[in-house]
Amino acid sequence: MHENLIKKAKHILTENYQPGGFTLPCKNLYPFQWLWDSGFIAIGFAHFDMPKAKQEISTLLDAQWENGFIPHIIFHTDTDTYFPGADFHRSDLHPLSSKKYKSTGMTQPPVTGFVLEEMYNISPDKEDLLTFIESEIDKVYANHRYFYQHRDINKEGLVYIYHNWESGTDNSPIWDDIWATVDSPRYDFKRRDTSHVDASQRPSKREYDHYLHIIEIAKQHNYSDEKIAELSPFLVQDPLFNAMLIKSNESLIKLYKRIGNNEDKVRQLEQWQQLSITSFNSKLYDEELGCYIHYDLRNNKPLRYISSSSFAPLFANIPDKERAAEMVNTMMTKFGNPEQYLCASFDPTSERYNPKQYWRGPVWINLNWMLYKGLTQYGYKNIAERVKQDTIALIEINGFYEYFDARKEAHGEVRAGYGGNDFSWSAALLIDMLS
Ligand code: 9WN
Repeated sequence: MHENLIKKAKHILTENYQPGGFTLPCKNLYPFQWLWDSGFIAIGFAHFDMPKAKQEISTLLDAQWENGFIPHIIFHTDTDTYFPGADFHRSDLHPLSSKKYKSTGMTQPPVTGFVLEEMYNISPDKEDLLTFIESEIDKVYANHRYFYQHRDINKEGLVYIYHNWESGTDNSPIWDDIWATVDSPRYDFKRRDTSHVDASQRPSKREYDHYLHIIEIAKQHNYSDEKIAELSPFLVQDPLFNAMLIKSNESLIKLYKRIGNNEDKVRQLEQWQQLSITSFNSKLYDEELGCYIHYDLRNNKPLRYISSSSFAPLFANIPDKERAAEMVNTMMTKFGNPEQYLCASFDPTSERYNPKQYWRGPVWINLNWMLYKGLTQYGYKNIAERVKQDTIALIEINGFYEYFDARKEAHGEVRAGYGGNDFSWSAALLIDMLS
């Protein structure tokens, strides 16, 4: 079953793999290495080319800074076909940044811990994988230590993101409330993304002004975490980001126990984990909405919107069974209309929903993959199966696009897959779901 789809998916990953030992998220549109893309890509490769899966992660971790930070883009080449590039981001401003690679000074959801565990579970050669994990795991641990030391300003086990690009869900309508409080300058710059894909499916010029403005503030302070926490107009506790950290903590605990002789690290991880899960459940859950939401640390208020990020905690085993049932009920009521594919990235009943525009509504395969795993874990077999079948259908009808229209009626004569085509994580995670 689905042999042709799997064949095509493998071909995409292999084609997007680069001589530098990493994989492009998408040719032309994204010409470098991205953090969470690399994690999902490694899971895909693990099913048919383990050396590439390992290389992907090794290259990513090779770009780690001395303080444990892992950047969101690693600029392996000098191409100027992406904006903003290395010369804009200037990672060299930070005293502890990598001397070997140019990068951004922001990060992305910390997927690396759970990716190592997924690779271990996929591999038929456990001994070989454990040797590989032993060689890399301390770097991931150092990354988690960075988060708890520098980004948990209230010492409550919840870390902040200071830029919408760190969330991975770049132009989510959730950020509109924040942009309304920021008076960013109007910059003069040349976008590159809109020369590759339809501008109406991407963030607006004004949104890019905000994106650049926050980076300028961070650069003025040489990417100091303390200064960023004090000054960035965007400072958010994101349920998707924090759920990824918690999921990865759990994986590191399991893997260190398997390796043995790492009691101190296990103890520390368990401490972080306990505090994180407790605060996550008390601070980020909205009883009335019946799901998890974002918290705006800068303006000290919850951002009460439902997005696909609201359900990601299922993947990280964060809610108890009762709460999970409430969440599934919210999801099915708001997002589960049979005329829609699961799972839209933003609440389809909201006036801010836009089914074609990037993170303002379309379905994304990485979020579906997490949802599928989370629902399965909590015993929601039928809904999990629907997520899986919807994912397959979207790709079968349209191709391996970056994101997809959630409305069934939109699919047919015209294509309703949007953004870049032959998109790596859509290929990688489909391979995983079908294996
Ligand atoms: C900025 C690479 C990345 C993904 C993000 C997605 C998009 C970049 C952009 O592409 O963001 O990081 O230029 O729009 O939103 O999740 O990692 O695929």
